[in-house]
Amino acid sequence: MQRDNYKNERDKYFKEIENLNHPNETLVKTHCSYCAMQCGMNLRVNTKTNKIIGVEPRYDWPVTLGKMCPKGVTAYQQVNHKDRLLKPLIRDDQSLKGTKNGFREASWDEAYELIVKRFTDLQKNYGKDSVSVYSGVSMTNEKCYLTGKFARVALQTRYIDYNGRFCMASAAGGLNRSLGIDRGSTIPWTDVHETDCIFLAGSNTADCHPTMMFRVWGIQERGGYVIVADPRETPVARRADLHLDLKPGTDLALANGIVNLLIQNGYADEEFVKNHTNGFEETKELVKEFTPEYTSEITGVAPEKIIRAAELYGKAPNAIVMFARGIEQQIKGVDNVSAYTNMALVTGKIGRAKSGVATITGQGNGQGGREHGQKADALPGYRKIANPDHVKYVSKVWGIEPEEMPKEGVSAFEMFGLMEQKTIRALYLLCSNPAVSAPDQNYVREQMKNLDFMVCVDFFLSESAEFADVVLPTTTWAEDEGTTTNVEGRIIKINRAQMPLGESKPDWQIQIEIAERLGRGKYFSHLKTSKDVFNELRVASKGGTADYYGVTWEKIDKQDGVFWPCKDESDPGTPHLFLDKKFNHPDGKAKILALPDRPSAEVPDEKYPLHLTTGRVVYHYLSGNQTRRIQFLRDMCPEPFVEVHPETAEKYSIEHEEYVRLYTRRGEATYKVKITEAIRKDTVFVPYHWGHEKSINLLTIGALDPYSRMPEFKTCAAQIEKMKTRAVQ
Ligand SMILES: Nc1nc2c(c(=O)[nH]1)N[C@H]1C(S)=C(S)[C@@H](COP(=O)(O)OP(=O)(O)OC[C@H]3O[C@@H](n4cnc5c(=O)[nH]c(N)nc54)[C@H](O)[C@@H]3O)O[C@H]1N2
Ligand SMILES: Nc1nc2c(c(=O)[nH]1)N[C@H]1C(S)=C(S)[C@@H](COP(=O)(O)OP(=O)(O)OC[C@H]3O[C@@H](n4cnc5c(=O)[nH]c(N)nc54)[C@H](O)[C@@H]3O)O[C@H]1N2
Ligand code: SF4
Ligand SMILES: [Mo]
Repeated sequence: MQRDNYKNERDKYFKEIENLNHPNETLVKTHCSYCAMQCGMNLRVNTKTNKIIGVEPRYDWPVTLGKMCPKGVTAYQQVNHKDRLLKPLIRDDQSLKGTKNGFREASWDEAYELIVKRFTDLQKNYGKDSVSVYSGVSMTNEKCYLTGKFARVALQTRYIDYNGRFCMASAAGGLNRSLGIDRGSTIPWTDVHETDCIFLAGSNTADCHPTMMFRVWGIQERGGYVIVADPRETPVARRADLHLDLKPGTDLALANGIVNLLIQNGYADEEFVKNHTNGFEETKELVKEFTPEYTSEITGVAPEKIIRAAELYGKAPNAIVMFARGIEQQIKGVDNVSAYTNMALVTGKIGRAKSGVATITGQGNGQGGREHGQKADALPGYRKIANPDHVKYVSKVWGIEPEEMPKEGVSAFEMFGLMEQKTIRALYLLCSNPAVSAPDQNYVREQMKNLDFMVCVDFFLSESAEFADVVLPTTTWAEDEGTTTNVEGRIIKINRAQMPLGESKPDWQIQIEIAERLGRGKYFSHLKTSKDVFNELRVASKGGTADYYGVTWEKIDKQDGVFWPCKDESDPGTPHLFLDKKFNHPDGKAKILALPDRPSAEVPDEKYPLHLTTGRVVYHYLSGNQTRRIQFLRDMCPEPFVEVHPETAEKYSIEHEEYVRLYTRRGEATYKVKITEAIRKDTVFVPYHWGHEKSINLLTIGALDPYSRMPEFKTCAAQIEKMKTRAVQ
């Protein structure tokens, strides 16, 4: 396999590039704009036009070794796409709010003037907190960091939160609680194929992180085992050694059932448990009840499969537990993360190479973006607003008095609640498309429509921009430079391949220009480049849990990325966490947590007899605002569908490819049926990458995890109905 001789491959590759004789072309080393795999790619640039004209994979990138998925190979087509926003837009016609019409082009000056006037007026009348910021983590660390500072120092509002609340918040909560630190992976990905058993819970790995699949299959090639827990037989489940086909929302019982067997069958590592953990006895007591039979009753997974899972994981000399949104986007998300982490803590399979725990982070900068202060309760370096020492430190870096630091805000979905109450009256939205991606769309769209004033910053006019009063055109990832932190916790460099198209500007520059016009320029004007912002971030994170102080752009280039924590310039970074068996709780011990099971927010009943679960397809990305514009991806997957088991289809007299109506207590929508045995009989699945009347989030529930405030996208109760007349599509 290529991975074994990657150094040779890399040398050969560089020779090939040197021998290239394309007088009009140059290659710019960078990474994909989409998921947290952050695959290495070279953008091909025409040196006469200075425009990006194509892409090739980077064989020299150690994580992905020249692999890319269909989204990655077409990502460059966004940059010079005909739909790019090239000038600011101002809404002239309020009656057309909620549609893409009613805008006119404007100059930056006019747009800025309007924004500053409206924000200032609203803040004068209703207080600083009447203006809010809602952000996203497709942005670089530099932009994410500056967005947090922009909210607190320029707008002086407490209300900032971001789309990681829908994505990584439960993983962060669970890992922090169990291990005392939230770096998504305790090991580098280059370890993955060398382990003996991988347990993948709620991860559609082949569709969502396709370029890690060679490492998953690598485990099997070496004689190891792959176990998958998912209500659907996804591509990775199909080829796995064991598929635990649980009912949506029952992971807590499944994890407890497996941990019980690990303990009962002698797989616990007593030395490790004694020296490095707390909570074993309480957990042992609690999970006793979760016998294979009882666990099977709750989860619907056959008892033999549960027994086999514990045996395969327990026997493996090295093993990795990985999870993704399937277990996290539940009201039990934080508990699920800790419950699966218990598997590693009880058996001591953590804190060494080839063994550990990882959440498979979603967005490109899903890791870095959650560390540097875009979250309602967080400050850079994973510091907390609730901690006066943390506030003191960051205030000093920012040059404000600690008393001036706004207090904690509320989570992303709860911000819509404050819009309803008119506590929040204005919104600065960037890098997110909640008019597609938030749950309970009928409610969310109404709140966006009722705002007094809304700004949306994007490079394509999104469904959310339709509610805006001003739309600001920003750059794509290829027109700016900065860093992201990938799925492993490795900080990497994104390079500029083309100058900004039209009048578009990078987010950080827009924020600095608005800050200056708000009279807050003295806190921002020293930041002239994205590198200046990074250097300030280094200082702001210094001494925090996510310590980036020792990371420099030069070190990133030299070392193929730097894993945090990295405390000073001589520190190479930390690929493996806990090699010294010291966890990040004050006593150095990890927590094995006793977690009683509880029901999901909504369970099927007579009226709504099916579980509805939602997720992704390989061809589209998140709200689809980017990938739905790429012809190849649209051709491959033009519209959403509902997956239905053949027996369920028969029960409702539904045929393959016919349109059906799907209902929940919150809304309804029409989908084409895909009949497949790869789903449970009691469950239907719809991907969520489409907006307007096709959005499955018209149907999902806004119930939140009590700790992470993350919505339960992965289960609610639904009804399916044959349509009386053929749908006009
Ligand atoms: N192609 C593609 N790739 C992506 C993205 C994308 O939009 N498209 N998005 C990126 C982002 S931001 C993210 S967060 C990740 C998401 O990556 P994943 O979490 O892997 O993707 P999902 O499809 O949301 O859900 C994963 C699986 O959870 C299963 N599931 C549903 N309910 C349950 C349950 O109750 N328990 C368990 N155990 N499983 C359940 C679903 O059947 C699904 O197969 O992907 C990233 N990569
Ligand atoms: N039903 C259901 N809903 C879900 C999920 C699910 O599994 N099921 N998953 C949830 C998850 S995990 C996630 S991550 C969310 C994601 O949902 P969103 O936050 O809506 O994600 P995107 O579609 O990436 O939205 C990003 C928007 O910003 C733009 N953009 C990209 N890069 C930049 C940039 O650098 N600057 C600016 N200003 N704009 C940029 C894009 O064009 C796009 O319009 O969806 C959540 N919603
Ligand atoms: S796997 Fe993720 S990072 Fe890699 S090419 Fe596909 S979308 Fe891009
Ligand atoms: Mo995500």
